[in-house]
Amino acid sequence: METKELIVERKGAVAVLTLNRPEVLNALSDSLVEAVVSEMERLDKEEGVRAVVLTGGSKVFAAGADIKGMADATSQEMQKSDRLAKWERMRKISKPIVAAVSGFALGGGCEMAMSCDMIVASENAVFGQPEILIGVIPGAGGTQRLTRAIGKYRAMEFVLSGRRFSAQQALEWGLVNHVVPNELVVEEAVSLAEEIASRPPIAVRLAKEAVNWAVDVELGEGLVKERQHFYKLFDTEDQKEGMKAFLEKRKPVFKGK
Ligand code: DAK
Repeated sequence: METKELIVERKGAVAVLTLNRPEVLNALSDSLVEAVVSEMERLDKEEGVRAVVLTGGSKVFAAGADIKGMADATSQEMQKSDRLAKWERMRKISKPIVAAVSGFALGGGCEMAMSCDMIVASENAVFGQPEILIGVIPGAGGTQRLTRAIGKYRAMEFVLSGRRFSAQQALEWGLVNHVVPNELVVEEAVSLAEEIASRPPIAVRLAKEAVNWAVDVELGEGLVKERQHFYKLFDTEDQKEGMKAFLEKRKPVFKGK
């Protein structure tokens, strides 16, 4: 599926989704969020796709949820619309997602980047949760994910003041994986995604789930679950192939089985 608001391209085993509402700095309307999430769900089931890159292109990632669509809403209307359900669906995507962030990643834009598994940022990327400046607070995970990523005291400053922070700061604080020149951000994210796409897909899926447990569950539980996944992989052909190829000093050929 391809909508005007979302461009979908394939680079081998990597799907690249580009937010495409440049006239409003890729403001995340409900329909755009729906397009992103439903496309990710579709790609999650498509066998030839092994990783996804989400970007806004080289100028802007996203300046937040579409303020026009929310300005006159009542609390009841916001609750009834159940926007969070769309975002929750993104949490269930099992394939790895790399965000390629250029320019502003503010509010829902920052939350969308943080909903991905890795973030490659360009030198001009600017992050922030400015909701406080328009009378609200983050509503799609910003207070939770930003705090887990950069720590309570920094998150408190940015969420309560609405200040923005740079790609370099985000790198130092562990929110982003790499900072690269603007024109290379998508390329770099695709290259990371391609590398991951070349790894055994079942192991990649279980590894993603296990790393997420480190954030979501208590350590003892996470260690038990990790071990279960580790054992499970001995039932895959790719484990046999990976270890055999190592011993035979050749490159493994993974089949996703
Ligand atoms: N929504 C709608 N339009 C936006 C927008 C946004 N978030 N951001 C920018 N635009 C529009 C501007 O209105 C302008 O449109 P025209 O005036 O040309 O018609 C056009 O994009 C260009 O913007 P500017 O003229 O303002 O451009 P500048 O370079 O001067 O400034 C800026 C760029 C990013 C600093 C500025 O546009 C800005 O401050 N934008 C708003 C940033 C912001 O406050 N973001 C947070 C929005 S609240 C939830 C899920 C998500 C959320 C909440 C709940 N649930 C699941 C429950 C998320 C909430 C938010 O993100």
